[in-house]
Amino acid sequence: MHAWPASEVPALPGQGRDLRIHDTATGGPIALDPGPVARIYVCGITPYDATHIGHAATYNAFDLVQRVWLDTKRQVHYVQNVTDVDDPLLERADRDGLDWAALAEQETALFREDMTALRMLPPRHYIGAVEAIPGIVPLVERLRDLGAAYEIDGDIYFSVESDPHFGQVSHLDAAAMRLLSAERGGDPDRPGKKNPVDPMLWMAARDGEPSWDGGSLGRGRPGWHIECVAIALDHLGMGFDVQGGGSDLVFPHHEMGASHAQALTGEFPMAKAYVHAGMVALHGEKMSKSKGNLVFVSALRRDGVDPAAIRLALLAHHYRADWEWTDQVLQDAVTRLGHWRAAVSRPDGPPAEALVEEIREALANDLDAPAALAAVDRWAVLQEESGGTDTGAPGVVSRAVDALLGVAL
Ligand code: 5CA
Ligand code: ZN
Repeated sequence: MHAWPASEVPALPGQGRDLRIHDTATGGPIALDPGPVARIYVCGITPYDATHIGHAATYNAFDLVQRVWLDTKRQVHYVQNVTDVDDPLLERADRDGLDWAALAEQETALFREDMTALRMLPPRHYIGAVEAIPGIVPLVERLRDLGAAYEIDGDIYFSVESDPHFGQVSHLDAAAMRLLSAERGGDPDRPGKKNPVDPMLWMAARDGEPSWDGGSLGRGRPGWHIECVAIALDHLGMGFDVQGGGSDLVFPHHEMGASHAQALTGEFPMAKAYVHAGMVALHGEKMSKSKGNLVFVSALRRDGVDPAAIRLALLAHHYRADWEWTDQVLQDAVTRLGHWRAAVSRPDGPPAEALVEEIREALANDLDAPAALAAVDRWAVLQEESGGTDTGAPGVVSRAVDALLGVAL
């Protein structure tokens, strides 16, 4: 699958800082030490509806990770998937009388447009579940051959008991796991399962549903977690730096992914850091396609909202916080964008070097974007109130805001 065009990332004077980031698995901040090529996998959309502000907030967090790494002169090897076949997509296509593949294609195209408008840097490999099937099948076969999988009526399940590390991403107890499994695509009540939370690796073909040749597995389609494991291992290998997504992916998705990879390779963890963004709510409830309480990025753009203002609205919240989208949040971002644009529109201003360092330090400290915005605010106020004589300082600020925060002034 093709991704979307990259916006340019201006080079900045001085030295970038290494990222310290909160890791869900160890429960604390860790100092990442990627090699010259940093490796990140970010879980992509299930394309049955348009990109909403919650999605955008999560992708914004991982875009910042990339930007911090690029500022340290590293290359970034970024992989993202598209879950272009799964129950919710098929159900929505069915409900609306649409062809599931056409729906997926159309919503993925819109996602690309939204990401481009928001200046999110594209993945190097953008891979759909369907195109990953030839790589998924041998992994499921291997899990079965290793005794880590079992069959119920043609469906193949992963046995969580095969992984001694199971539970070490989410640290949840069995009751909480069972609850979340039921909420998030699992089938804990199906008779015959060894453990209620065991997830499906391969679903045997159902009448009226798409299916693919699964070799010795028979016709069917892949489970959700093995999809991301197959794509990540194929393009990044074990022990990559960050696996990212929203906090609703901690369990079961990232826990199961780590388990599949451990059973396949004998290594743990698949990612050095498991990084999760908070949930964005609307009217007091998590924004979600299934509930329909959504603010779409494309709808805001259609209403003439500047994508840079949307981006500033996202950046005003720490990525790990749960927060609520309101008209005021957007209005504050529009106002801030106006101030910043006015401040960089003059040829000279207050010195910019210290500001660049403050933005760097804020982001290196667990992606503290609100602190970075506050630093730019202070510079803009100085500029507004007393100006400055540093020729070119506004240009440096503008480049730093673009390179490190993805906001074009
Ligand atoms: N295709 C899978 C991942 S492999 C999936 O979860 N797709 S999704 O379309 O449901 O979500 C895409 C990303 O947006 C995920 O990282 C998810 O955690 C995140 N996300 C979904 N809703 C919200 C929300 N309300 N706030 C913040 N992030 C969200
Ligand atoms: Zn995923």
